[in-house]
Amino acid sequence: MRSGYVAVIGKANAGKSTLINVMVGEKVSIVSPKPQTTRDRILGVLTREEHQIVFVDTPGLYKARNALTDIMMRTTETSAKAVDFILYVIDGHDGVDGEEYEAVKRYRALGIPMAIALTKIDIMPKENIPLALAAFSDAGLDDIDVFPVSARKGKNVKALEAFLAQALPEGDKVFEEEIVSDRSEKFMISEIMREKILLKYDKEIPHGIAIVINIFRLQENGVWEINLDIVCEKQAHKAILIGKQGRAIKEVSSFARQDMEKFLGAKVFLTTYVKVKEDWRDRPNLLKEYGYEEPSDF
Ligand SMILES: Nc1nc2c(ncn2[C@@H]2O[C@H](COP(=O)(O)OP(=O)(O)OP(=O)(O)O)[C@@H](O)[C@H]2O)c(=O)[nH]1
Ligand SMILES: [Mg+2]
Repeated sequence: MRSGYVAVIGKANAGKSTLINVMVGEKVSIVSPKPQTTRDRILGVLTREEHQIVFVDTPGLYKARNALTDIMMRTTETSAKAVDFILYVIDGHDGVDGEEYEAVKRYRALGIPMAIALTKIDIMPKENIPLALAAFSDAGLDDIDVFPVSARKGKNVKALEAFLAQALPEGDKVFEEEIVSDRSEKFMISEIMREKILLKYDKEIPHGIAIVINIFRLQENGVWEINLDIVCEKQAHKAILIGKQGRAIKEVSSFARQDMEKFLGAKVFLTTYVKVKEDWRDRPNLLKEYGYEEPSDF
């Protein structure tokens, strides 16, 4: 069989995590309309009889502004260098800017086999697809295969899977076939909480959130007891997170609980607290405490 690691790289909000989830067939990485949703390197494993593709989700390319985003960008850079293949994801629906070509060329220079997924074609005028393909070629990228896909509609993802599979080396499975992610249930629970916050709040608030799980325990009555802290950066953010009479936090916790129940396949008793840790995103000891570190090798 063929097997190996495929790093999924691209600008923040391009649609990387959505594409991985669709290909793996399960939600292994959270998704939101805001850039910088993914903060960690997350593996999503697709196993078939004849191949295993280990997708490496990465934080989207973005200008680093604090110690957290700096770790995120280093995570992406080191992930790209340790894989068998790079899938560079471009959101084509608004046109493709010149900087994007330059980013692709930087990754091509690593000498690792590479392809481009031009995604979100479901919201892209049809006639723009051939134009985008021609533009890649004009930019000197005609040695790289481009796959127009829609993760949302599942369009052309099978062809992309087949292409990636044949590009991987011959070798045994890296993961047992029932494994879809390298992440723990506890990690996914904290990510579900973060996803709901990304969906509900605006501006800097969701980007300044960390989740700390204090209790994660399956009780004898079959109900999960989950207690977590939502850590924010400023007192003013805390007030907004909680909302008038606690309405906002109640609503977001309720959405999170429903998703946690789906994920765990059991009832969840969730309690959430909002805490303030001034500017934690620039404090190395807190970043480490909240699990943000550059990952080690696979
Ligand atoms: N219409 C459409 N929307 C998509 C598609 N794929 C992703 N999206 C949307 O694009 C937004 C960003 O998707 P993500 O998968 O979180 O993007 P990402 O590249 O992982 O983003 P970061 O983790 O922030 O770098 C979300 O609102 C998705 O629902 C697609 O094929 N079609
Ligand atoms: Mg992502």
